[in-house]
Amino acid sequence: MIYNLLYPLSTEIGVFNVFRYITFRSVWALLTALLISIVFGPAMIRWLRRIKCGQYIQEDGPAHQAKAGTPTMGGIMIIASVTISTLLWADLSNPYVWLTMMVFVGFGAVGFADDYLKVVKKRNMGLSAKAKFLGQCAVAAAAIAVLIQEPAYSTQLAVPFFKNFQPDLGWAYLPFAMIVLVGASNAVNLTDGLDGLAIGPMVVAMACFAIFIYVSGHAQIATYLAVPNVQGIGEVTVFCGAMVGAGLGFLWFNAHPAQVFMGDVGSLSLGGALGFVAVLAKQELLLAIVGGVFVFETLSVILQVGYFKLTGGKRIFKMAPLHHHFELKGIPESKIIVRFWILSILMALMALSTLKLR
Ligand code: 57M
Repeated sequence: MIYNLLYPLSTEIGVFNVFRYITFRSVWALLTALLISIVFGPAMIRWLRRIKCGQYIQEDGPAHQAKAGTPTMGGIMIIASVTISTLLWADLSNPYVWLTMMVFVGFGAVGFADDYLKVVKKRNMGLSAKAKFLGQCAVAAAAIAVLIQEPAYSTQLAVPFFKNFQPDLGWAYLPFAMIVLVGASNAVNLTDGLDGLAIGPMVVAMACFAIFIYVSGHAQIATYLAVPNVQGIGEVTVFCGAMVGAGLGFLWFNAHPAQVFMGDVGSLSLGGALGFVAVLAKQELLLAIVGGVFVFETLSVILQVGYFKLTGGKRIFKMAPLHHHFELKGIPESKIIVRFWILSILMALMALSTLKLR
């Protein structure tokens, strides 16, 4: 909004020319979202307590009883600060910005419905798995269907390390991209089981995709690095900046011992948005490296459930997802969290290094 209002005046007031730069506005989007989260966070947590959004703790897992009653649905704070900050700093005539926001808020709405039934209405189960999945698919399908109509966007698939092999998936791109979005959303949800465990790697992954999005949106840099160039997506860097800021602001309160959890409204929306920026940047496959922590957590569940069924009750891990395994081995929560963060930074650096390996 600031861009749309003030940049046109730059012919008369030279200093407003600075609003032209995506990098400048992305940094300010980060700072704005961070500030909103930190300033309004305590009031939001008090409100969640007042409306009794306390977390119910399952009895069968690692000992988390001390966390019972911690307010959840803190994802509302993330969505609000990202939305306000993006609306303030992004070019609102850019369709990719609106599509990204639609995915973010759409996945958030599915998570909100689940949390609302579980936490506020005190229904044990929340949304059924089927309803949740259908909701996620509907949001993903709508966004991808609109995206592939954009003339600048192609249905080719960029394969890391092979700059000359970019198969065109045609109509099959729609289900493929839907799997990326829904998969990312659920992977982040599975990871969100220890204080700061999901938001830490999410901040790292979003910072990494801010770079990929900026590069892909910049014709010269994209050509130089031989990455797909999608004209116009550079503006989504502003959204990624806001996500990093809101994520850090949320971590301020979610750091161990957490004062608030994000709930499904947070985990589903963050995961969906992460999947979508990977699709936008045409780095769908690289998402598996950038979001390596989320992938390992999901794989641990797939392996555990598969092995459990095949062997009639035997387990590979003490408990899946992976963080439960380490907890049950007696490793302190804060150590597991920080080690997962370290891993996520390493994976993001590896992914960034592929920019030069083509
Ligand atoms: C939701 N929710 C957390 C919080 C957060 C298929 C199966 C692997 C599914 C999986 C599952 O249900 N996962 C998704 C995980 C819960 O956190 C809430 O949920 C929101 C995210 N959706 O924002 O509102 C608990 O996690 C802890 N937490 C923190 N700090 C945070 O910042 O400490 C969360 C955020 C919170 C809090 O204790 O209450 C969760 O873990 O429940 N199911 C499981 O993970 C279950 N695993 C399992 O059944 N494994 C079996 C299967 C795979 C065969 C096995 O290995 O044998 C376990 N989950 C729990 N107890 N809690 C079972 C035991």
